[in-house]
Amino acid sequence: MFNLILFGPPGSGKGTQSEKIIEKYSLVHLSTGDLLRSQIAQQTALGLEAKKLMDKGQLVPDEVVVGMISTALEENPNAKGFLFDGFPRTAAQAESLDKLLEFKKEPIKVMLALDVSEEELIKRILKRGETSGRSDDMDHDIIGARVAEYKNKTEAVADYYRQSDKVVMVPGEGSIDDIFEKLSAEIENRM
Ligand code: B4P
Repeated sequence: MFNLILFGPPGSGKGTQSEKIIEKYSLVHLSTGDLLRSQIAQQTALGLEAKKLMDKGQLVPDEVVVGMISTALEENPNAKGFLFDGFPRTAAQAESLDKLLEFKKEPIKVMLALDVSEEELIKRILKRGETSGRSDDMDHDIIGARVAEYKNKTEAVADYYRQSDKVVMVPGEGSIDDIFEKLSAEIENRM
């Protein structure tokens, strides 16, 4: 089994690169952002609560996303591996993920961290906002709040995985295909 985390600030290309990686390496894609947006589309109680926070650019509570990930892991007993996209986003989520994977005896092999400047992140997200219909992509202040949440709560997740020497920084600016090649090389080094 090959379990990897694709890490980076909002707009760094996690969702974009995840699509390509799961196709090439036949991994199961677990994006907490997508799972939450699906709950919002179905207008579940969880989705409606999450939307209030997402619309402010804030993270949803750890127990909510950990619960969703735990369910998704159980739903895919025959997976060749999982690509975690946008999760974990706090140190507490990282500890919970380690515990969930301990049961499977299949720890995280590597965290690939996309490195993109703040200016480029904001430009990309505003551009996506022109067509995505995502309310959290359209407002400069909300995007700023998402970047602040990343700095305050999410950057620490990289420190957590640095302790076990699992973090690899990958430049996240340039063409999507060039970045994908670099990510693929790092994955194949560890497979
Ligand atoms: P996410 O869905 O994870 O949102 P994101 O960080 O904006 O997505 P991503 O980073 O994947 O976008 P991408 O770069 O691919 O989360 C949304 C919200 O959900 C969070 O703010 C939070 O409230 C909540 N949430 C999710 N997970 C959570 C968790 N674990 N705990 C708590 N709360 C959680 O794409 C950005 C744009 O850049 C795209 O338009 C793309 O086309 C473009 N792009 C990509 N690569 C490019 C390149 N190389 N050059 C130019 N443009 C590029």
